[in-house]
Order: sequence, then C-alpha cells, then structure tokens
Amino acid sequence: MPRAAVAREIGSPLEVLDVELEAPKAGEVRVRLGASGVCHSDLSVVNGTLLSPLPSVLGHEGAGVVTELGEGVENLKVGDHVVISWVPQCGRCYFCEHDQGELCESGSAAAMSGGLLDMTTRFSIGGQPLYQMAASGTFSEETVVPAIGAVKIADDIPLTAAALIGCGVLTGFGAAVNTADIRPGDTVAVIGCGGVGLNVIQGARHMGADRVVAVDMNDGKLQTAQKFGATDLVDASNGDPVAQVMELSGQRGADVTFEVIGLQQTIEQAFNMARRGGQTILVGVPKMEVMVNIPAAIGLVIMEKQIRGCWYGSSNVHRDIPTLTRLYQEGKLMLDELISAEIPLDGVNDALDNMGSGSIARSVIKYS
Ligand code: PAD
Ligand code: ZN
Repeated sequence: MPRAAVAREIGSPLEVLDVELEAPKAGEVRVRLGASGVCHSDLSVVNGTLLSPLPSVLGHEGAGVVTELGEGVENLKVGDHVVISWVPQCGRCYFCEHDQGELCESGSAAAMSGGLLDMTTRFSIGGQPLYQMAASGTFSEETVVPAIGAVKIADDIPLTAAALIGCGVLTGFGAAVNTADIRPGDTVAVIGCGGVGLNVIQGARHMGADRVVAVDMNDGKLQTAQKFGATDLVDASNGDPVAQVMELSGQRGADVTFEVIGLQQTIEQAFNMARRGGQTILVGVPKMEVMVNIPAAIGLVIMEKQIRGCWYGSSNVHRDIPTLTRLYQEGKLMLDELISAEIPLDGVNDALDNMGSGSIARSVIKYS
C-alpha cells in the first residue's frame, strides 16, 4: 500500500494516507517514484483555479523506476528509469502525426478525466476510487501510468533532477524552443520567474537570445532568474513593467514575450511589451473565467503581433525528454540548480504554502 498525498476537496490541505493501488492493466506500467516536483498547477488544483476531478492523488512532475508491466507493454522493462509525461502521447493520432503530441487525442482525454487511457483510475481508498491528476499521481510512493506516458531515461541521471523534466522543464524550455520562434540575437521578456519561468529563461538563452529580461515581483525570484541566464531584471512591484521593458528595448518592445503566471493583467502586459511584429506566448494557466483585452486593430492587425498559447511546451515527450536528458548530461541544462529543497511526502502542504517564497525555485519530494 503506497502512501500518497490526496486532495479531497478544493481549499483543504492534502492528506497523506495509505492508499490502494491496482496492478497495471494492459498497456500500463507500475512505477516506484524516486521524486516528484511540486508545481504551481498542483496548487491551482487545491485552490480551484485548475479544474481536476477530486478526490485525487495530485502530483504530475515525477520520475521513478518501472516495477511491473501490464500485458502487451513492449517499450519498457522492469527496472527502467522513466520520466512520467502528464500528457501520454500515442504517436498515432491526428495530433501526434501533426507534431502536436502535447494535444494527443487519447492522452489529453485521459489527463482531463482524472484516470488513465480508459478513463478509470488505479488508486482507491476504502473501496472509493481516487482520481490521479493528469494521468500521473506522482505525490505517491508508487503509481500506475500508461506505458506511453513513461519515457525511459539513463539510469545514472538522479531521479530528483529527472522529475523536474516531467513538467517545469518540458513546459518552460519547450515554450522557448518549440512554441516560440526565438532567433539568435533576440530580446526576450519573461513575466513570472518561478519553476516554469526559469526554464523559459534557460530555453531562450539556448535559442541564442542576446537579452533575456526577467520580470517578477519578488527579488529572490529575480536573483535566481539571473543565475538561469537573465541579462536584465525588472521588479514589477516597482513601476510599470511594460514601461521598463520598453525602455530597455529602445522603446521598440521585446521580440518575444512570455507570460508564466496566469493572470489577466500580466497577459496584457506581455502583449503590450512585445514589439510590432513580435510574439507573445502564454504559458501560465489562468482561472477558467479569465478573458483578456487585446486591441484587435492596432495590436493584432496593424502592429502584426502574434499571441499563442503553450501547452506542455508544445513537446513531443518521446523526442524531447531524451534531448533534455542529453543536454543535462552535457552540462547545457540546469536541473539540480532548480531544486531549492528536497522534502519528504509529509512536507507537501508546506511546499505548496512556500511556493511564493523568494528562496524557492522548486521543492522536490524525495521518496526513499
Ligand atoms: P511559481 O509559483 O513557481 O511561479 C510564479 C511566479 O510568478 C513567481 O515567481 C511569482 O513571484 C511571480 N508573480 C506572481 N504574480 C506576479 C505579478 N503580478 N507580476 C510579476 N510576477 C508575478 O509557478 P510555476 O512556475 O510552477 O507555474 C507558473 C504557471 O505556469 C502556473 O500558472 C502553472 O499552472 C502554469 C503551468 N502551465 C503549464 C502549461 O502547460 N501551460 C505547465 C505547467 C505549469
Ligand atoms: Zn506542472
């Protein structure tokens, strides 16, 4: 019986409980988790920003070791180290075939349902089913996931570092590398420098951006952003961030801007600080009812600005997870530096509470 952190209802702290876990069905694998990052999207489920069926085992940024194979699993074997993908990607549907695996038909439906590919969950407690967030459920010592949602990595990559790839790195780095069109020499602005925004920053540098302007309201987050490659720091709590980015870019605006928080105000700021002909990428997930005001004639047509959403870093996980682990091994991707605190599962509520602290990039649950 694994121990898992369960969200029973919106607004209540997670409860760490012994839960039942069924054996993997056909096409599924059981994974003993080594580590799970704590992402803002977990907090967004707890506070009701992000709708996800409850009661549920939360956590969607994990890595571990395969311990059991369901019938017919051929891509993995017992003992393989894997990163869990919170959008399982089949490789065969319309979206996967159009290089949009992050929108995979079967994976997206599963992730939204709180279950696996057949929309049912493997967790329960006292006979009552417990959903698993985003076809994952990584706030648990063990989980069962679709085999197409577990991507093999080398055994010598620490699972704490690998876990972060599962959401924050794929999303943030992917937003810069896959979703956006960053060109060498560009000026990029990133609003929101938490666990995901830091990876947008390192992704933008990887793409050859000359200047990366980090925008945040928290000085500690800005200091960390500098370590991840930000060249200019804008404190949004001290003056209009749009005016500050305009000034830094000779009043032209940034070539590419990213919003990595999920607020109407900062989405509009990101759009307004992009140059004519520039691009704005929305990564932060706002409350469902949020609408944004974009000047259609001036902003979109006459200034030819683009605005584009980004889901899971527009990643093909079967291609991008191996690429990211290789970059890490070559010293070209910072993962260990993202880990501000290694915590036990029982510390998960504190980690959710402390997410806004300037000294935290990511808290990582380490399982023994
Ligand atoms: P985080 O809490 O670590 O970082 C958020 C950052 O925003 C912090 O540094 C805050 O200080 C900063 N911030 C908050 N308000 C403001 C403001 N008004 N102006 C400037 N800075 C501000 O979160 P995270 O990095 O884990 O996640 C960020 C968002 O990305 C969140 O909405 C999450 O749900 C979303 C996300 N989206 C995807 C996707 O596929 N699109 C994947 C993963 C996470
Ligand atoms: Zn996440």
